[in-house]
Amino acid sequence: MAIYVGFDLSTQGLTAIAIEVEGSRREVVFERSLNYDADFPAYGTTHGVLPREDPLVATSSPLMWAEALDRMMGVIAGSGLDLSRVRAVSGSGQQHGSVYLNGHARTVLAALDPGRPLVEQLAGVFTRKASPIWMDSSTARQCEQITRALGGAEAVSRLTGSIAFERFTGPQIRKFYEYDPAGYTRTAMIHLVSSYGASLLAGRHAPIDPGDGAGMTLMDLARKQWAPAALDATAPDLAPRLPPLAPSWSIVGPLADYWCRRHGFPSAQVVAWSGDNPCSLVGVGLAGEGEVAISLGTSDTLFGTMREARTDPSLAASVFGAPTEGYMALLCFKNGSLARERVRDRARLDWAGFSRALRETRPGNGGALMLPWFEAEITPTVLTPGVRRYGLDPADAAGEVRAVVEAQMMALATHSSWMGVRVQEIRATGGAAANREILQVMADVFGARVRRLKVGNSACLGAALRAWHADELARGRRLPWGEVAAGFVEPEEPGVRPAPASVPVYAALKDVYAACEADALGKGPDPGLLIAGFRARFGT
Ligand code: XUL
Repeated sequence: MAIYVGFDLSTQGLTAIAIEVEGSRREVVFERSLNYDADFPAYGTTHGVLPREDPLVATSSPLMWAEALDRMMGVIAGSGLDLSRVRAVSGSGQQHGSVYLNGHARTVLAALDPGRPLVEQLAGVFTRKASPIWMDSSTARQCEQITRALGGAEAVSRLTGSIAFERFTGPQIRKFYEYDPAGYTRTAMIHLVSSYGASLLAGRHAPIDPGDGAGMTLMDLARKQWAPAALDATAPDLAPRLPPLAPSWSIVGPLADYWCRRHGFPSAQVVAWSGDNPCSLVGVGLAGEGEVAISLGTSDTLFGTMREARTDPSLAASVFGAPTEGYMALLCFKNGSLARERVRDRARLDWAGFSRALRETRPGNGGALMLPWFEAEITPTVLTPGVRRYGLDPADAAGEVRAVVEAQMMALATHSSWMGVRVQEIRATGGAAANREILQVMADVFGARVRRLKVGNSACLGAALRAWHADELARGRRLPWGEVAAGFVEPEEPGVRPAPASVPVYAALKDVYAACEADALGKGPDPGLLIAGFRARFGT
């Protein structure tokens, strides 16, 4: 019986999951998390972030990540798991974060001494002690410079899959080069959190996969190769400082001798690591085009796969390489739970009352709409927060409830339509997925079945599943992704099906919603006529 291990070096801690597979038997046999703040207090992090004066800056410690990995390997070894059956390991990393290593790193990694802790040996390999992470937004100026050099935001998005966001790695590298040119000169290799984790395990510089590479503003999305123009726009002589790009299922090499002799692991294969969102795609069991996952959490997010390298004309989405092949889109809406809670609280309802309000109001809400921008919104870009209402009476508590949920679902649907994918099934996760009435609106707006999914550490599980998939592939057996996830990921049956009468209502309302959004953003005419047309057809 083979065992595969996945790691997730995330913002706040390190998780490991081991899975056992034999024939149709699938089981998670180990799951543990270490928390950086609580378990590694010497680094002084808060929620995994090093102390900071500038709120725009967010960094963490690459040495702490290494120490966490070393400790976790010890925990796995001490758990009673039969280590001799571990065949392959892989991992997931918080996206965009970067690690800067000098020229000694290569020899240090290749000759790790099992008699001494990893951290002691790595102390001298960093040219930058603090790694910028995805929560950093201090690079607005570098984003502008890179964008200008590449011919504007549309050009950057078409080339790399996303506009140059502050947290993306290229702008962070440029900032390092500008502020510490000597440190940049001493840097021989820049890793992502993911490829750094793989490098520590394999004892050699590991490649970056297109899932995580696309989050750098440096990768040509269509070719899945470094884009020379983007490298030039970022910092001089960057190409030799980047690991190669390689498919997500690449075998980096066997576990370094350090792990075998220090913790008793066999010489299992290290599979390339990827970003946490790409790994989650596998961990929620998305098998192919037409399936999307929607997480209704603090923010609402949608991700799904695409065969082709398409990009979002509105520039709000990010497109990454999918670790399953092809591409994946990621959309993030800031006004998720927060907006639902604001409306619920204003209406003085509990969640049962919120559900009742949805049951008691009609799909389409009689053409009364809300743009629920309680906070500045990411999708679409709204910098000045403020709720906008069209024909909606703020005193109508039930109408407000329906309006906020319909708005969120229509925003998810209209802002993902550029993917050109006919959505056939949605896997719903996150706190608000517990509410069946919300899922009914989701099913009706998308015209697709919605199945609820209980997922804990989907990125980490995805990493373990990728280790299994890659190991089988290396042995000449191509496991279909649906088969890889089956048994580990069990979406609820039968799920929520779209109500046939509601689908045409929302098909029409989506156009009205898009017009209201354009009007609110000052990009379109008054939607009054469209609203009147909708009411004439479906009633008020
Ligand atoms: C994605 C992003 C975050 C990080 C941390 O673009 O910034 O989701 O991957 O989880």
